[in-house]
Amino acid sequence: MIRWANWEFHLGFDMRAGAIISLASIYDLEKQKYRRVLYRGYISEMFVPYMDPTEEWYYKTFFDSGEFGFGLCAISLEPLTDCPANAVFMDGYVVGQDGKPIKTSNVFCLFERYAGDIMWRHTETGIPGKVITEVRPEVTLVVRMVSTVGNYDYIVDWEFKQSGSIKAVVGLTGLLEVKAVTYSHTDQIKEDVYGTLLAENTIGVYHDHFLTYHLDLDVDGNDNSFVKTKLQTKRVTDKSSPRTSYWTLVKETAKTESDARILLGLEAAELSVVNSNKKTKVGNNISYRLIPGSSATSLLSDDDYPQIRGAFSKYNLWVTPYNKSEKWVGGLYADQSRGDDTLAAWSMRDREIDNKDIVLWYTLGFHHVPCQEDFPLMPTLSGGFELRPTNFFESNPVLKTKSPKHVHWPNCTARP
Ligand SMILES: *[C@@H]1O[C@H](CO)[C@@H](O)[C@H](O)[C@H]1NC(C)=O
Ligand SMILES: *[C@@H]1O[C@H](CO)[C@@H](O)[C@H](O)[C@H]1NC(C)=O
Ligand SMILES: *[C@@H]1O[C@H](CO)[C@@H](O)[C@H](O)[C@H]1NC(C)=O
Ligand SMILES: [Cu+2]
Repeated sequence: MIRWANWEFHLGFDMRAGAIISLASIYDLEKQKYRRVLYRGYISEMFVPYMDPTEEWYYKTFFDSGEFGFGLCAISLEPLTDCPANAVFMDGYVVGQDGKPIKTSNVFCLFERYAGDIMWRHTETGIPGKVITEVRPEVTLVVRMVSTVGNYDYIVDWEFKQSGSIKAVVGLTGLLEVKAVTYSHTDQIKEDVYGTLLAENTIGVYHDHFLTYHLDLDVDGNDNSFVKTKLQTKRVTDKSSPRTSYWTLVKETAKTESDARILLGLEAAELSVVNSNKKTKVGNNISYRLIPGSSATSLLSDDDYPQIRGAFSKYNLWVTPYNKSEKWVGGLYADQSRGDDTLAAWSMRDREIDNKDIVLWYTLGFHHVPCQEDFPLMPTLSGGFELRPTNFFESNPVLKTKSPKHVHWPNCTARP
């Protein structure tokens, strides 16, 4: 159980999922109690299909969590390099093949992040003869795990902000999966080689990384609804205003699973998990918003065998009613899966999801076209998303944060 600033949550280690955050609640100063936000959150699957259909490569369509284990592949973090000097570390245990526990030391690190960011600020110049400035620096808590699945290294961060936001970020680094070819220059290439020539005789094959998160939010209670709020342009045609247009909201509450298969596009919309059983004093529904970051959906055709098994990558977001048997979007037995136990199959039941205990499945995705800078070892590429309180608090929950004393933190020193 981790308690830090206004947050408390449980951190667990699982051989398949890696980090599992559960029972995350935030202390509400006004209500003088902890309020539940996230019942459980973890990476349910990571699907990495390569785009080379030839005999030697077509089967490279990996399910890193279900086939290898994101937790099994977690490495021991190195103090001062994987995590900053102020980090604390935790060990993790998995079950060995003989039933005995196997320890991975320093599998997690937790640290306060002082990144030089601003939590909030304002300079008030509207008062004659006075300039008032108030600034609060951002201090957050980061939980980190790194999983090295074969050639790639995945840096998995969960970041908790005092303002109530939870940010999930994944950084991709490590080695590209490369293929040997006879070419030494792009001029020689006349056929489709399914990748980028990175160096002489070396192709970095095109591929995707789809990390599907299980997000069982319990916003101030179990029963929640998923609401898509569209921002829609309205025309003013009756000359009642000098303006001819504005935008307003059109709210759609998802009744069943089919209403909540979301493809993110150009449409402006807010995606929220709403508790309509509880309201703020002025009457707004209490909610949390999902702010998507890097997102991508699979470009493979539905009848392609890896896509049948990885069908959860067809949408950016799905919502299902909570079912304790539905944990792994690629199926409980992912390595033998024929696609009949995937999120896509569960969602076809089209169950009711309005005012129920619901689970969001968000895919953090990257289409990876390798480039020369990714070779021989790729500089970290990060992506993420944010869960942000929206009419959850009565007002800015960090307004009363005290201005910190200007302490001079000890400098980090690197010893040879
Ligand atoms: C609160 O949620 C209910 C049920 O989804 C909806 O009918 C109502 O319009 C919402 N209220 C506000 C203020 O958005
Ligand atoms: C829960 O999930 C399992 C596995 O998908 C399924 O067999 C079962 O019917 C589900 N239960 C309900 C109530 O949907
Ligand atoms: C940290 O570095 C600054 C700038 O080099 C120096 O002025 C200060 O004395 C150092 N502090 C400590 C605790 O070493
Ligand atoms: Cu990649």
